[in-house]
Amino acid sequence: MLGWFKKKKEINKAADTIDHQEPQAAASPPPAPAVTAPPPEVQSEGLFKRLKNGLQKTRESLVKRVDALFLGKKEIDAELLDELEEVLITADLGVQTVTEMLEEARRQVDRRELADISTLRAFLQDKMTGYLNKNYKSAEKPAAGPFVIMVLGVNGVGKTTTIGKLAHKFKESGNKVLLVAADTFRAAAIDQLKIWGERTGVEVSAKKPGADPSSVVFDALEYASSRDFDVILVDTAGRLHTQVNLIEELKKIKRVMNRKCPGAPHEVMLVLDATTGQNALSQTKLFNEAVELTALTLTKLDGTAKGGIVINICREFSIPIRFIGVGEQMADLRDFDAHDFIKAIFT
Ligand SMILES: Nc1nc2c(ncn2[C@@H]2O[C@H](COP(=O)(O)OP(=O)(O)O)[C@@H](O)[C@H]2O)c(=O)[nH]1
Ligand SMILES: [Mg+2]
Repeated sequence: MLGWFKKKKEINKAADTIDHQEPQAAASPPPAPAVTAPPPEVQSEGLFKRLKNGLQKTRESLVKRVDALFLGKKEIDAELLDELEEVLITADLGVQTVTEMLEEARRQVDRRELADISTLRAFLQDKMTGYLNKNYKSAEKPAAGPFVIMVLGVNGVGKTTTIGKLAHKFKESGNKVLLVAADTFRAAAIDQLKIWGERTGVEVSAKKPGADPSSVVFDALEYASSRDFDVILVDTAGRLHTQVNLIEELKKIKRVMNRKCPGAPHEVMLVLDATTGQNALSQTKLFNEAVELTALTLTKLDGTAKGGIVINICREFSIPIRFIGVGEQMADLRDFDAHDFIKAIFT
């Protein structure tokens, strides 16, 4: 998904200002004993299993119910299609998405192109993959300078956690990463980001709680300008005194970034909590109108039976889904891949 992701490992240069929290050498664990890495196919099988586990609730509510409906049926009749429609709507795929899919299914049944149950099951998989692929667009690294990702979303959706997981992911692929604590509204938010910095061994740029978030971002970009960072992840507040304040602040952060580092932010990524269902749609609309989103990340898919929301969001907006969170561990953030996602819930 991020083609430029993999880079040769570099040794981080030491930084020299006290404002910036550097990874603690003492905190890093002793090197692990040498072990033989499993072959790549075994590794990816393990990752796929993890994805499957993470999507278990959705598989049970969506595909197991579809399969229960299909069980013992030979022919596709009107009643079966009506029941199917209901199951799909309950899984949060969205009324319009389901209506559109089922209308096409009915047409194909009439024309006898869809003649049996297994073809209908394949049709569903195919259509869902199509919706998920609709907005696919990979992120492009700027020709020079760091890739700046502004991360936003309402409180509790998983912004800071996602940033921590991303820091790990980018660092593992050899990138030099800087985290920026621009959620200054809550003191705990800054501390939480610093903990992720220690855990992943990347630098965190922060000021005191209550500091102007735009100035935090300005100083961080200034600091980064002479230090060859590859990726800068900016955490932002999810709530201020009013929604208007929040939106204005996010717009200001975005402007300041662009002034300090032309072209930045290269990614404006909204984080959505998949367990909130339809709320995710209204949040996407609100933030997109304010700051023009370029990517989405859906978290907590492991905690919902309504993973169909991913398809709903893809149909409603033309914003690519970049990552999905399927658990609280560092490795539980996945590059979003439509084919893998559908395979994980259908097999
Ligand atoms: N189960 C699960 N929990 C998650 C996931 N992503 C984040 N969380 C949890 O959601 C809670 C809020 O996350 P946080 O990053 O503080 O949200 P923020 O307010 O948007 O920064 C924390 O308890 C996280 O561990 C996920 O993919 N799965
Ligand atoms: Mg946070």
